[in-house]
Amino acid sequence: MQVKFRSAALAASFAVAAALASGAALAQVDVSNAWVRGTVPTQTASGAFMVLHAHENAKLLGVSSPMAAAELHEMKMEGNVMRMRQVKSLDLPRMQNVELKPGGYHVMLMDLKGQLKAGDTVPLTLKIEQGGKVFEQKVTAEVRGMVPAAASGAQAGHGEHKH
Ligand SMILES: [Cu+2]
Repeated sequence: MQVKFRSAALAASFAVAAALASGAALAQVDVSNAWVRGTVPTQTASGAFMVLHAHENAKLLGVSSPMAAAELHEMKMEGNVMRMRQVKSLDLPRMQNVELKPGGYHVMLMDLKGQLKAGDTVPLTLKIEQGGKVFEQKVTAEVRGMVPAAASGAQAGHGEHKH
């Protein structure tokens, strides 16, 4: 089938629509249970957590938010010390749940613009590579109340949690 466009502008808009449609088809990462730990007024850092499920192999390249500086972090035990480091990307193997959770991979939120109270929402933009293309996926994370640092472990790497 041959499609002729009456104008270059129409052809261009068709091309854009097609690109958007294929982009949408590529966005095959389900995000669930997105939440952010609430903060106290003087606190400038927190963590965002979620479950990612890619239908085709994908990679999380980064996260951004208008409310904070965001970095992808990994927390793990080295010897008996909980350490946190920045990671460049996170593999999302097809049809597997990859959990960002306290004590593991997480989105570090720094330089928070304000206090995060339970019930607030934090917009996050995930940068994901899939099928050789990079796209952005918007996520709204719900702020949940503070949990004791000892229970979450998420503060340990910052040296704020001492016994
Ligand atoms: Cu962190």
